[in-house]
Amino acid sequence: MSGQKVSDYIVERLAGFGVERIYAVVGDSLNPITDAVRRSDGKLGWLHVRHEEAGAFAAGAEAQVTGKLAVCAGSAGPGNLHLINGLYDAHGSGAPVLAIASHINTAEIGSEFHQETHPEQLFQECSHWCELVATPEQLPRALHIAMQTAMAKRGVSVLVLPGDVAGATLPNDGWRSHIAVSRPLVRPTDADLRTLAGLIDGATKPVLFCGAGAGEARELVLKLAARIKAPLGYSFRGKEHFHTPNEFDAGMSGLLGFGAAYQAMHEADLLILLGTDFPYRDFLPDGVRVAQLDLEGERLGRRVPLELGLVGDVAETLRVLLPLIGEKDDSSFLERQRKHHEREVEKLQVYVDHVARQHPVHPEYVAATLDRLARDDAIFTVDTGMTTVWGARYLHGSDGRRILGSFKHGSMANALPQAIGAQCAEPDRQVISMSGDGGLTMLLGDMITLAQEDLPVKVLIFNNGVLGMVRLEMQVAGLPDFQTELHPVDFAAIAEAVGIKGIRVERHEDVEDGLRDLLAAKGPAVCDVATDPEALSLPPNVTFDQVKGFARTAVKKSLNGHIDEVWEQAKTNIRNVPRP
Ligand SMILES: Cc1ncc(C[n+]2csc(CCOP(=O)(O)OP(=O)(O)O)c2C)c(N)n1
Repeated sequence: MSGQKVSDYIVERLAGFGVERIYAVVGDSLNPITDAVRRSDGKLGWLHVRHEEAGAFAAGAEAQVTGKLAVCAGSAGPGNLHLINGLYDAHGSGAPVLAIASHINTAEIGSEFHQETHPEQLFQECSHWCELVATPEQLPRALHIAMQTAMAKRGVSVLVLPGDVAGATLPNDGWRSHIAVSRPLVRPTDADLRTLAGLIDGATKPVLFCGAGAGEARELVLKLAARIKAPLGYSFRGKEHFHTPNEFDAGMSGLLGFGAAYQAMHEADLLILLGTDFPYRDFLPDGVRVAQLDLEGERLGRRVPLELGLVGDVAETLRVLLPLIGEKDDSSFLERQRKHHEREVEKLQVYVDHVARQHPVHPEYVAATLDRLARDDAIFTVDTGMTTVWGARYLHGSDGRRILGSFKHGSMANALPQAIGAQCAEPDRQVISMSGDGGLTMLLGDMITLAQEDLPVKVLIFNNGVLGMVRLEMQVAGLPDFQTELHPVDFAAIAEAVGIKGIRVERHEDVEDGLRDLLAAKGPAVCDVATDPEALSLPPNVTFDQVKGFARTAVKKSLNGHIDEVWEQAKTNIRNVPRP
């Protein structure tokens, strides 16, 4: 239909593809799009965030929850520049997101015009496709390619759209092509599968280690574990699928890990990596034979040398592989790892039990209580920082639960905006943001978005008054902590001031009631828990160097007259020291 406005065409195409909203802040060159959304009579919505970064995080979360394309936008220059951190996160998470980076008028490009940046250069690294649309004629096909690429490659596309192009009229009928959303069924060749089956049949101590890419194959992975009597460990992105009650659970590996996964992987004679790009080489074993299966071939062998690398979808591959593998009858290795895992999980309870007399509140107890009270289909978003640790250790997955975080990009401030996107996608589900006080305050303005957009997100704040994770890093490195303190804030009072129910908890005995109130609230609510700034989480496998680091810090602090701090930390964490 030539004669249609470019902006109307974009709205029509997005809505027609099932996009429900654009997360954005209005502004100048973006106005034609904004106005087309207004005129669309609700076919496409506008989710008004306070900061474009929040919009990009929200779009990334929506896409992760639905598997469908989600859209965010920013106005020229600073407006779209604000998207960048959230787009890196979405791209790293494999979330299909289209970002509309509105741009100055074409006639001004290259003249150092007001608000001029070069988004087509800026967003290259965090996208699969990023192009400037220079004419209205180019737009329909460019939009199609952007959407198709985001869906096919599972990541970000950036459409750089000058305001004059957005406001122009289409000289052609557009480009109404089908967009393919399903992924092909990919599996290794029969010969490769026979090689893998041979490796597995020859192993006496096989171990499975799974990432997000194995999530959809959960039932088949459990079948494989049962057939070959293999303990099953997972990465943080795999946890939501595999940290569910099952007899093969060996826990999570990595700095935030727990349970027997690390030990099992190091004692294995065959490690099978399924759909994981787990990056921490220090936690992967040396000298163990490794087979890796991943849909993305470039991931094979880049973290650990492989005996065999295979390209394939995990479910599709296991379906064909399982009949080729013999059943093992010796489960002694699995049993040993299971016992070890049980002991390790019991140790974690030490942080949760017998807390009644402890002050300030233990964050571990807060996380464990939330895990117990939250629904079986809740969506949790966890902030980067110590909150990630509490989420990793104390949240359980279930068939219906989701756990989102900035697991690859590792950005602070992710939890609240991701909760916004998750709640928009799933208005009837319980969505809980587990926020750090540092993380939350980075995008605090978007707490108001919950009230403005009437999103019933529940925000649980681990308010420890410090940038805790970095403080811990400094201590591990043997440095006295510096610039990690945060000015005390009563977030419950702030919530109330912006029209959100606010609950403040300062004592252990009030944690459960506080969380019950939070979860029972009809609309958005905030529960601000004053947690122990000294709580530290020792990695599951503490190295000698790390212990030396702590000791050095303690000595330096004592020499500087801070013996009281050393004493406080020792007192709080004595419970963390593994007992013989
Ligand atoms: C945007 C960004 N800035 C800085 C960092 C480095 N960093 C990682 S965790 C962290 C501290 C987080 O503090 P807070 O949100 O209060 O949570 P806590 O660790 O105290 O639980 C910092 C500064 C980061 N990952 N992302």
